[in-house]
Amino acid sequence: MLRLYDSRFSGNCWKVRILLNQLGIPFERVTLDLAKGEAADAAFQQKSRFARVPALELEDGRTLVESAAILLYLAEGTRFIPEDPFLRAEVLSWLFFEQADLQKPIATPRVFHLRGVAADKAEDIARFQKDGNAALGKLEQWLGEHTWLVGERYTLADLAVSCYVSLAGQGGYDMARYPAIQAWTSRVSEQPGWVALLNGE
Ligand SMILES: N[C@@H](CCC(=O)N[C@@H](CS)C(=O)NCC(=O)O)C(=O)O
Repeated sequence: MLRLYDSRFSGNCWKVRILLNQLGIPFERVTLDLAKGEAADAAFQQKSRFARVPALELEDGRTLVESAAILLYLAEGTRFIPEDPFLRAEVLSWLFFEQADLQKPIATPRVFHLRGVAADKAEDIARFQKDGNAALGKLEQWLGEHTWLVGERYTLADLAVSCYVSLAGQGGYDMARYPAIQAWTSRVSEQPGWVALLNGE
């Protein structure tokens, strides 16, 4: 059986759990407590070369890291990735944009808030939010004119991009500025097999 190394709060791990559930693939979880530094454990680093979750251990013992790579591996040949080469590349385009422009500016202020250090980190948060709001503005513009990120239906792009975007409010982002994004994250969460972020497991 596939083994997912994850954490309760990580939006990157959440992406993988949603896809595994939507594909109906059984898996077992090994949950790390990142606040306790468990990702830095030497044994875990044997499995995850960047000392981060998610990491997906395959049945043959090989391990994949980086959420986008894991998603692409799992979604290969399924309805989540269009067959048309241009549309397929468009999915990749959104995955790269999420990683380069959205993920860190959203995730880092969220971690500061969840760990109760937001007041001390106010300057850092403001800097991240400047970048994050610039990227969210581009996403909002796209979604003002499109129902889904790629083509006419839900794809891996919607799954991957929506996770951290839907958590941005936890990092102090004012999401009322982004009505098209909010409508889209609701549409995404209504997809069959979608699962909520873990809380306390
Ligand atoms: N680009 C990576 C980012 C992974 C990442 O940042 N993981 C965080 C949790 S969301 C982590 O494991 N951090 C290690 C730590 O906090 O010690 C991905 O998409 O998988």
